[in-house]
Amino acid sequence: MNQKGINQRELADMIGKDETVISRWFAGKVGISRSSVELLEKALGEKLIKDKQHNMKKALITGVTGQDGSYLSEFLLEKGYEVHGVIRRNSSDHRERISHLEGTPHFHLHYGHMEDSMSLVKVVTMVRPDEIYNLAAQSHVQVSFDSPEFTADVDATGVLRVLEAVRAAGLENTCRIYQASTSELYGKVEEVPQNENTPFHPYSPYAVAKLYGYWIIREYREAYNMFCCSGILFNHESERRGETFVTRKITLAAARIAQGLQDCLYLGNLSSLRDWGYAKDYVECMWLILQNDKPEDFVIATGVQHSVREFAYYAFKHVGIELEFKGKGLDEIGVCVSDNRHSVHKKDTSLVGKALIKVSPDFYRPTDVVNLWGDPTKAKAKLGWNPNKTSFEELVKIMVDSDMAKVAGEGAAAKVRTNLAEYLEKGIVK
Ligand code: NAP
Ligand code: G4F
Repeated sequence: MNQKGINQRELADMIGKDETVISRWFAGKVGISRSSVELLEKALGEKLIKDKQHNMKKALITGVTGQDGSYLSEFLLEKGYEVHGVIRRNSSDHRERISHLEGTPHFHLHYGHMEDSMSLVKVVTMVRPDEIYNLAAQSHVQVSFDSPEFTADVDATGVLRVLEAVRAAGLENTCRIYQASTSELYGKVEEVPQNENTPFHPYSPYAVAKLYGYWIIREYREAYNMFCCSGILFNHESERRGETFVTRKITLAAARIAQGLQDCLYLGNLSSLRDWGYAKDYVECMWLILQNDKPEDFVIATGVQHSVREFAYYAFKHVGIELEFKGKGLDEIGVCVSDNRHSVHKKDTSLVGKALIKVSPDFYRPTDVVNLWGDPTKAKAKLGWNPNKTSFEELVKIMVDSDMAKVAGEGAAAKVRTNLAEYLEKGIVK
């Protein structure tokens, strides 16, 4: 019974949960949604809830401004966590993906850099998180060939710095750590599909750096008994995906071409195969991995594989452009064979017969990973995660619809950005 004379059974009924959820929440062991917190706030009065905040679980997210960081923040806030994000200073604003969260209660940002141990020690010591999600990375595989040393510093040594920051803060027995590992570890694949026991064969400076991250997490788990785990995540995409990853590059170009703002899209290896999932579904898994009874590594994938060519085919189809691919290698082109665009985009000119996709050697990599296909059986069985919540077709649709609206909404600005389209066409932005 509390000051207002309301018992836990009544509180549980108010939010439609079991009484044990209420007692576990008061003990700081589980989160409840923000809407539930608000209901309890009304019933109990502000003072009690303020006291309760001391028991809220605290999560620290590095890479909070990235695709995954933004979805994970939303997910954890909804679960009732206090969320702290690490951002780095930039001369321009990189906070587009989290701008809607800034200023909301329980969401806090701190400056820190993966190359700067002192900044990480300071943030971890101050926040004293229950869970850390280490998502910060130089995450572009092709860029890792241009900046291998920086990639190693951030993606490999950066993981070590986070682990040491936790030890320096004396949190090694209480703080659980999630490491954003990757299917790129399988690289030049030795087995299809890939699971937790498939041998690694990293095939880029990015993957080699991430392999260090994977092993140092295992080492600290075994050496110091720390609860640290890797999620070996296969490619996951969304309307918030960076514009130079292949899926987003395709959906943006499909939208621009459909709306008459770009003539042609240049891509690299069209035959490369990926297991593409929806980022919003994948962040749930990161959390589930840290709620598991013991620290373990998990493959997170859909179990369904498609080529870059297929992704492009479906993206263009969704804006009303039917493509047929002709030729091979650098000479392959995607030609429009049927133009069923919405009349507002059609104007006078039909695209039929035009080569809308061409191949440029600029987007070939010195070594390319071409056959990623994940087996999510363990995550399904042990975490109860559903890998097929969003299908491939739905994912393409979500991304294309979002880019169609974005390009249309940009209006006059989109016309100015024709320059950017040309820039992309010439293969300058990798
Ligand atoms: P992303 O959109 O590229 O975001 C990367 C984040 O890391 C950004 O917030 C970025 O900050 C931050 N960051 C980069 N370098 C940093 C540094 N030196 N110090 C501090 N912060 C730094 O990546 P994502 O797609 O969300 O992926 C999240 C993580 O999962 C990454 O580690 C990635 O390697 C891994 N992963 C991704 C996928 C996938 O398909 N998306 C699959 C497997 C693994 P700025 O905004 O300031 O640049
Ligand atoms: O979209 P991508 O650049 O993603 P990639 O290399 O698979 O890396 C992403 O997924 C990894 C998980 O497996 C993450 F660890 C990593 O951080 C990142 O999120 O390229 C996908 C495939 C590649 O085979 C590439 O060669 O698409 C091929 N591709 C063909 N044309 C292209 C292009 N990739 C890009 N970026 N741009 C092209 O024009």
